[in-house]
Amino acid sequence: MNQPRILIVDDETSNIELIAEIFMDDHEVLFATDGAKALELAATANPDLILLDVILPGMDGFEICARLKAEPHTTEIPIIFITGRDDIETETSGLALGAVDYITKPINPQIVRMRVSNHIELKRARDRLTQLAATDGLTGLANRRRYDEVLEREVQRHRRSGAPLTIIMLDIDHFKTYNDTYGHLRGDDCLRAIATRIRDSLLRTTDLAARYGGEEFACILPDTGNTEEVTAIAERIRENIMALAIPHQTSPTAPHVTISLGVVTGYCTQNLQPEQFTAAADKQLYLAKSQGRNRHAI
Ligand code: GH3
Ligand code: MG
Ligand code: MG
Ligand code: MG
Repeated sequence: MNQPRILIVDDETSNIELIAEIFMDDHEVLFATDGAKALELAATANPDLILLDVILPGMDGFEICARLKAEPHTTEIPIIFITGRDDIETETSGLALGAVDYITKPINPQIVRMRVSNHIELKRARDRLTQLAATDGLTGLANRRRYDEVLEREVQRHRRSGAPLTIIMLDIDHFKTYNDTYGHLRGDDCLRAIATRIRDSLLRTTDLAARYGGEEFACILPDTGNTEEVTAIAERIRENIMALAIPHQTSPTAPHVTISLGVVTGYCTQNLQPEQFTAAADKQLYLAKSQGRNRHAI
């Protein structure tokens, strides 16, 4: 496991040194002496935890905390206030803003160390759960829940910006007879191999490959709209699956496992709801099946 990364925000370098001393041996320590630098580091360095002073010139600790909580990128980072102000009102305000803890100066190094370590452990447990809740157990791809979330976000972005959006639905051909011929365990191996190959066929980090259900997969490709470009992507995925050359003796389509793909794409689909995008891709998938399988329809 990587060393935890901690961001210390304090306008007095002597305070930073004092706190850094506690963590230096087994943590990566970053520091900022003002709000602007703190926000920048929080966004770019993605620290596991932030130790935040309250009284700072310019933007104070409360405002920094509020801004970090308002930003989706930084909202999950645990914040602990470390401050000389020990009145109940100030402490309550800090916690109400979403800080996980509040420590008053003068600090006790062991206490600070323990509290920080507890909160980092909690954060990591939360991250693991979030990851699990979004992942399909068999294939490791994004699951249906995650697909729906990303689609909702991308459709909204597509509507605002008019940037093209592509959805591809993919379904294994004659998979029922594959299971009947080779058994369910080999069927599961086949699903895993195909899932990995679909994911590896997508080249951009913003592309998403998900297991939509059973032996169906779905891809979300933001900012891809030109029909030739999208056709090339769909064909690349189809050919990559063929290249796996997984034997399928009883398939009427080919002697190995193939997939069919339904594609929906465009610049001018602004009025479609997310589920209508999926339904439109599904309709194209049905068309590809009826036209003979091992092909795409767009
Ligand atoms: P088509 O070419 O029209 O898509 O035919 P098909 O046989 O692939 O479609 P059908 O919908 O009839 O069958 C899908 C099969 O996928 C049936 C089901 O048992 C299998 N399947 C769904 N999920 C899993 C899974 O997690 N593991 C395994 N081994 N099989 C699965
Ligand atoms: Mg200060
Ligand atoms: Mg199928
Ligand atoms: Mg199916």
